[in-house]
Amino acid sequence: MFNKVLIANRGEIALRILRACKELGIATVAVHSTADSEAMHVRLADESVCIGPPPSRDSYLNIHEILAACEITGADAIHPGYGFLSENAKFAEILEAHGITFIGPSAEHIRIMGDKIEAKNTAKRLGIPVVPGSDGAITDDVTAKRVAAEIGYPVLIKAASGGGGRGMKVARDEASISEALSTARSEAGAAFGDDSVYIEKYLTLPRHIEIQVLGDGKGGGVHLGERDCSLQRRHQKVWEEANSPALNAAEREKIGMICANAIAGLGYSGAGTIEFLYENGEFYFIEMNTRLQVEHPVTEMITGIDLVNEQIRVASGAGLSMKQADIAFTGHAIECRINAEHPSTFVPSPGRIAYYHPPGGLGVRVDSGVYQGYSIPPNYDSLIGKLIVHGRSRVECLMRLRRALDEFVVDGIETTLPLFRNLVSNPDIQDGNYNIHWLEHYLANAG
Ligand code: MV4
Repeated sequence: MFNKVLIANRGEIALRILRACKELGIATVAVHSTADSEAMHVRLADESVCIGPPPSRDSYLNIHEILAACEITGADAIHPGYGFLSENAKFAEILEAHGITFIGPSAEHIRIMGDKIEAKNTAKRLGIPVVPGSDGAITDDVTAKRVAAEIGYPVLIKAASGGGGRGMKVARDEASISEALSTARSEAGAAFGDDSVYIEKYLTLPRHIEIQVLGDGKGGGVHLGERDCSLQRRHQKVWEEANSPALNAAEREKIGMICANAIAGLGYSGAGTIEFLYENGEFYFIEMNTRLQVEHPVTEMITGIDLVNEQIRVASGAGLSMKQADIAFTGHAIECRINAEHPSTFVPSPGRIAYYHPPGGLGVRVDSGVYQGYSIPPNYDSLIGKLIVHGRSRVECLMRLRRALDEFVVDGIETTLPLFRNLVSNPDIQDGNYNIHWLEHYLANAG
């Protein structure tokens, strides 16, 4: 096992990783920008190193400074959290060259999944059902029209280096293919420095359902069920839950085992998420994330498995603590992402938290790095915490969530808490009757 882990992140996820390290008896190093000197993860870490000024590119993305902090403190591994350097294959490679363990999958697996065309071909080869579409990059109108005619309209043109929805263009008929292709290519080139695009059948009203997996790096893999992340705004998840209200146990077992076997076949190491669109009872692979995700706690709540602990175990060579047969899904969990934003305009609201009272009690978990008197800096994303609630049934979970939201007080800044107080009482949400477009429609009309 490692002696000392450096946490190359900030906010609630830095604290989450720190907690897992402490429970494993591993010493911790926090790195931080000058904007984060007063952050909770810096206070709670055994050691801390300031790695630069507020802009991420000069601090949390600064590989040289992070390596120097590793050298100064003698850390033997780095946990990258999510965002920042977590899916940077070069970073994983550089660490390996320096004899520092990257707590995550191999650089090669990160690289494959970062290219959405290669990811899809790899998924297909491993027996995962994918969205019908082109096998490779599309550059000319003739090929685009031929593929679109084969799969049927509407089609979606996506950037190979994309993700997060940027550079996507829908074409509803052959007449709009040419313009959609050229717009998608130039947007992709501008956004990612890579104008490769591919074509898929456009699914009109799917749910976003993702499968959590763990690979032991030695040819073993397990799945930990799904998370339904359909409630999103501008490609940012807002509410995530497990189990999905749309799946039964047989469907879960079937897609879960497909993913577990794929992860084993790939020789994948650590935590990963296989993302699907789900429509009319069918799963369609879209992407794989090779990191710990923001919404990992809903899976932890229904399985009782500490995902960060497993990531660290696998990276150290200790293997997974469980087999597939040991994993059971108990009850229901919902996560609400609390952002420092106006609840209807979503304008960021950094500043000082004048009063802070998080909820507690049975089945209530709050993952947050903030505290009363803390000033949220304006330099980073606006997630200030996550409220995760567990209940024996979805109904009990919703009742408990309503109660926890009533208790939660954050004064001095605007937060998205009022949005969740509305959502928890909405009939569609209570019925689990929503898809990837539901929240945008709700906000445009009622919101
Ligand atoms: C799609 C799709 C419909 N059909 N692919 C958006 C982000 C990117 N990671 C995948 N995305 C989508 N891909 C096909 N073939 C619809 C979306 C999509 C979406 C997906 C998940 C959650 C919210 C979404 C909102 C708009 C579009």
